[in-house]
Amino acid sequence: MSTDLPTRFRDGKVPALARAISITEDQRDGFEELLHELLRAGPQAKRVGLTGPPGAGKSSLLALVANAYRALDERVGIVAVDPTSPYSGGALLGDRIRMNDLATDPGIFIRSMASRGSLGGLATTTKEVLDVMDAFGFERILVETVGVGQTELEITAAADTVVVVLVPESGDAVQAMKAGLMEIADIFVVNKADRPGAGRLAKEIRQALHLRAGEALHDVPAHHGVDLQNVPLELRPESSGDSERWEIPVLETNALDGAGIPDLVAAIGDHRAWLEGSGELAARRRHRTRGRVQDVVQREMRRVAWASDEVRRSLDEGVRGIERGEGTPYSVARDLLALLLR
Ligand SMILES: Nc1nc2c(ncn2[C@@H]2O[C@H](COP(=O)(O)OP(=O)(O)O)[C@@H](O)[C@H]2O)c(=O)[nH]1
Ligand SMILES: [Mg+2]
Repeated sequence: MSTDLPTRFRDGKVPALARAISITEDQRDGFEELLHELLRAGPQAKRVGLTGPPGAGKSSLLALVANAYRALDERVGIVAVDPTSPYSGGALLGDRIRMNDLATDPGIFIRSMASRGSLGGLATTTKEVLDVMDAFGFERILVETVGVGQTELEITAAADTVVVVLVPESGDAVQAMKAGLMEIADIFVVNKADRPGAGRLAKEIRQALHLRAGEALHDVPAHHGVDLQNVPLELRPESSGDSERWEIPVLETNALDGAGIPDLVAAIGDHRAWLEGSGELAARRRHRTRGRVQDVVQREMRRVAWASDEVRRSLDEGVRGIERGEGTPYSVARDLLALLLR
């Protein structure tokens, strides 16, 4: 790694950004020291995540929203996360075509990457790449994730404002509720408003949100024993009170003709103001930082565990022991842990 990379990065050289991202993605030697060096200033960018099912129009909306921010002279960093391979599937090809218009603008930087989260979540490296882009000084960071289970829900670990994009074809509000989308959405967008059923879906979502808000009020004191990971941020104990609760808007858009985009941009701005005014931004960032430390510790523990010759030898012996009927994976694991934590 060239020693002046942090300097060139801080001077705003785009090749240095691209290099820092590659080093991070590939976890090359010294990447953690580099991140430590680059991320000292902490998060500054306004991060907006768009998530939803494939084909909902996330990329189309993202391009329009990016253009709106460019018109306001904000520099925009874009990350598109595909859960499979960046080279397969029509969705990402679509991204490329639409994003080509953006790619010629020097105020925009686009990176598309595969999600490598082994447990199906948003990969730690993806979150780190977002941090690197943040540190580079983009005022706005837009991240698109395809909604497939955990990846969709984990966008809260990377963005300040989560926009959930649905379309009439993606089912009804009950399904969205079951999928946990009500918990993560700061803003709902029903895209493809030109298609039949868009208005009805928007109405259903509003009703479901209304019901949930009513129930949530009754539930507030009953936090004991609840896994806070699954509790919406605004209901977590350290969050602000009822008076400052964010009212989730449900907007209709048409990414083909741009209808509803100014409303979407305005809603994102309103949410930002609420985040900052209510103290929720600090709470979300703290939650994110905590998760990041845990990610890094887990990654390092995994690395350290299997890097030791003694542990690997012990594993081999343990496996032979299991074959002889002298143990189970659990007894061997327990011995290995004892060895590691000695
Ligand atoms: N009719 C209609 N089609 C749309 C709209 N927005 C996007 N599309 C189309 O839907 C397809 C998927 O869009 P894309 O942005 O790639 O969706 P993504 O997979 O969510 O990123 C493309 O063919 C778009 O042109 C819309 O508002 N109305
Ligand atoms: Mg897309």
